Amino acid sequence: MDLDSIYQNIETEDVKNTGGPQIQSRSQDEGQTQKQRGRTCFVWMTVCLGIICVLLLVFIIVQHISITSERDLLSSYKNTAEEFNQTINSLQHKNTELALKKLKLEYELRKLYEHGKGMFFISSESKNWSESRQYCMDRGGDLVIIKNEVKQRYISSLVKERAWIGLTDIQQEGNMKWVDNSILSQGFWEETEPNDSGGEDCIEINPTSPVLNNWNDESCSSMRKWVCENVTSVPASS
Ligand SMILES: [Ca+2]
Ligand SMILES: [Ca+2]
Repeated sequence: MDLDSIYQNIETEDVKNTGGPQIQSRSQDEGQTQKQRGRTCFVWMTVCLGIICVLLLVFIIVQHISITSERDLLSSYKNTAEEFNQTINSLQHKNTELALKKLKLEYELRKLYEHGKGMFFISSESKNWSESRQYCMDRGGDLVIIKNEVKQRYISSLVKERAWIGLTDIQQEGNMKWVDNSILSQGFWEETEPNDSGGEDCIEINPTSPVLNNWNDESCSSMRKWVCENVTSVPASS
């Protein structure tokens, strides 16, 4: 073997000895870089998924709040509509009742006007309450008893001056009783009456006051005209 061949072999060996590790190191670096990229990619995917999950959660919560609010609002509207309908029905019912009451009142008032003549007597002279009552009793009747609106309207239409009716609290102050001893259940008092001012125990109708508010308690000794009911004989002089 000559010298050139020996040198060539030495160089080839050197190349073989020095090239192997370099290639191995490069492929290890590439592997690590790929692993690093994989980890980075995984981290980003995880972050993205996390963000998507958070956004989804927020979306679901917002939707839930929105749906709950709308449901509450609808429920509120429904309740309001039901209350409104109930009010309308109630008003219609009351309106019907009032219309029927008015018809009944008109009918009974017309009946009284047609058949009431002769049932009641309005005096032309004046007496105190006891004398007035005695006058009616002497003729089979008594002072008038008024227990409903129809009769109140009718008697008020007959009375032109202040007149006694058959109501008094002379037996017990504040305990109003009719001459048939029944207790007063519905009164047609003037405003602020009865006031028992100075000891007033007998009741009169004041025709100058509104028809459903014209009663006043007055001193029983006052001289007034009077209204009898159910008298059987009416003298021409009174
Ligand atoms: Ca009194
Ligand atoms: Ca009075």
